[in-house]
Amino acid sequence: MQRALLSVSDKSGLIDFAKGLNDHGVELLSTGGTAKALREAGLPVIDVSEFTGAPELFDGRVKTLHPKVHGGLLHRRDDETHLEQAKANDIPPIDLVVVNLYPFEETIARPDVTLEEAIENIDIGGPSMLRSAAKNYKSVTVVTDPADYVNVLNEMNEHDGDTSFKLREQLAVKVFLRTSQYDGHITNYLSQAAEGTRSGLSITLPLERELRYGDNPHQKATLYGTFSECFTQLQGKELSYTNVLDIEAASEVISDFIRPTVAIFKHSNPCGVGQHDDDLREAWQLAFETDTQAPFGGVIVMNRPLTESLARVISTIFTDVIIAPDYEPEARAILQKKKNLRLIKLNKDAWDICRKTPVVRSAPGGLMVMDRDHSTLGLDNLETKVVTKRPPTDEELRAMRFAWRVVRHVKSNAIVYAGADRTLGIGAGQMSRVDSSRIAVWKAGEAGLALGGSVVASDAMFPFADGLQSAIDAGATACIQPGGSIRDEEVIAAADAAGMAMCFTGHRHFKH
Ligand code: 93A
Repeated sequence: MQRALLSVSDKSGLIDFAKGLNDHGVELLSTGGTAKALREAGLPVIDVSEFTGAPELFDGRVKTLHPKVHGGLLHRRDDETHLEQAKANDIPPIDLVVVNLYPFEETIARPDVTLEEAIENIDIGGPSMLRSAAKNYKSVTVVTDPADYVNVLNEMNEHDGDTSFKLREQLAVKVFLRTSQYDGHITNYLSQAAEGTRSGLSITLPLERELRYGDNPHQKATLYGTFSECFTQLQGKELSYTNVLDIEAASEVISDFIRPTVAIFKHSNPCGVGQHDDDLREAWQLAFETDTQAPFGGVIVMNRPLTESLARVISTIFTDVIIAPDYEPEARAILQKKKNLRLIKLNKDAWDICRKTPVVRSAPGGLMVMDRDHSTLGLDNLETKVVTKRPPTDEELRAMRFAWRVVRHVKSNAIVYAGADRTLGIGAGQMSRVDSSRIAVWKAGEAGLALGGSVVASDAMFPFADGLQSAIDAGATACIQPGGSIRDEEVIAAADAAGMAMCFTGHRHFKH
C-alpha cells in the first residue's frame, strides 16, 4: 500500500489511524479540513489540489472530482493497457480511501434546518470516491466507518502492510450499503421538502440477523435494521419472527408506565398488567392473576430491573421471553438454568428513539408506512372530560388512566376492565366490541376476579348502548372511551341510568 486519500467529516479516530498508516510508510493525500487536522497532529500530508494540480473550486463543491483521483482508484492493477494509460496520464495508484460523508442525516434532523443547508450537505465527491474504490476492491481498500480503522491496521500489521481480499470485499459491501442509505435519506427528504413531488420511499437497512423462523417453522424470516441497539439478548434460543413482534408490543406497553409495572404478553396482546410501588413481585402477581393460563409460553416485560424474588416465581412458569431494563445478578443466576429462555435487556435510550419511528407493514406489491401511535392521548385534565351526571371518584379516575394506557396496546376491538393498579379482564381482537366485552367478562370470571366497582376502557367509541350496558351488568361503575358515536346520547343515558361515571377522551386508539 503506497498511497491513501483521507477526506472525512467525522474526524473521530482519524489521527491514530493516519499515524498507523504513516508508520507503514503510506503517503497521505487529503482535503481541506482533514489535511489541516493531520498537519496539526504533525503528520506529513499532500493536499489533493497539489496532487491533482487543480484547485478546490466552488466553496469545496469540487475538491476531489478529478480524473487523477478517480483514475488512481479505478484503474486495474493487473491490466497492461490500464497501467500504460495511468503512466501516460501521470495517474499514480491510490490504494486506500478513507471517507465519511457530509452529515446529511444529522443536518435534516435539526428542526430549524433550511432547504439550502440540507442541499449543501449532500456530499457528491465523497460517495463518488467511495464507489470508485469499492468497485475496485480487488486492489483498493475503502473505509467509511471509523469503527473499521482498527481492523485495517491490524491486517496491515499482520500482512506486511497490506489488507486481505476478504476484508476489502467486506468493506466494499459496507460502502454500497452506506451510499444507498445516504441516497435514500436524500431521496426521502427532498421528496417531502419539495412540495408536490412525494415520489416514493427509499429504505436500505443493514442485515440484523436471520430469525429462527417466521410465524411457522416452514417460513423463513430475516430481521433488518438496528434491533440490537434497542435490545440485547443475554441468553436463550434464537429469536423468531413472533418473538420480535411480541418484544415490540410488550416494550411499547411498558414504556407507557412510570410506576413499577409488569406486563405479560401473548401473541402481541397483554394478558395482564399490574403495578406496585415497592415490590415488583406484587406487580407481577396482579398481572398474572388476570389470566393464569395464557402466560404459558408468553413474554414478560417490566420497567424495573428484574429482582431475585420475581425471578424465583417466574422460573416456575414456562416463559418464552423476559424483557427488563436490567437484571439483578441473583436473578440472572436463577434464570441461567433455563437454557431456552430468552432474556432481553431493553436499552432505554435507544428504544426511546426507536419507538417513535414509523410503523412499516407489507401491502400487496409494496409496503405501508404509518406514524407510530407512540403516546397515550386524551388523559390530560381527565376530570374535565366527564359526560355523565356522576363524576368519577379519585380511585375511578386513577383506574381510568391505567385502563386507558393498557387498552391502546390491545388489538382492536379492545375492552379492558381494570382497577387502579391492575387489569381484571381483557377482551382483544374481536370483530364486534360487544364480543370483546363478553370475553373480558368471561375471562375475569375464569380468573375468579370480581368486576364490581371496576372501570371499563374501550379503545374506540361504543356505537350502541348495548356494549356499555353489558359492562354495567358486569359490575363496572366507570367508563373511559373516546366518545364520538352518533348515538352518544343513548350511551350516556344508559350510563346515567346506572349511576355510572364516564369520561370521553376525544381520541381513538385503534391497534390493528
Ligand atoms: O462538496 S463535495 O461533494 N465535493 C467534493 O469534491 C468532495 N470531496 C470530498 N464533498 C467532497 N468531499 C467530502 O468532504 C468528503 O466526503 C468529506 O465528508 C468532506 C471532508 O472535507 P474536509 O477534509 O474539508 O473536512
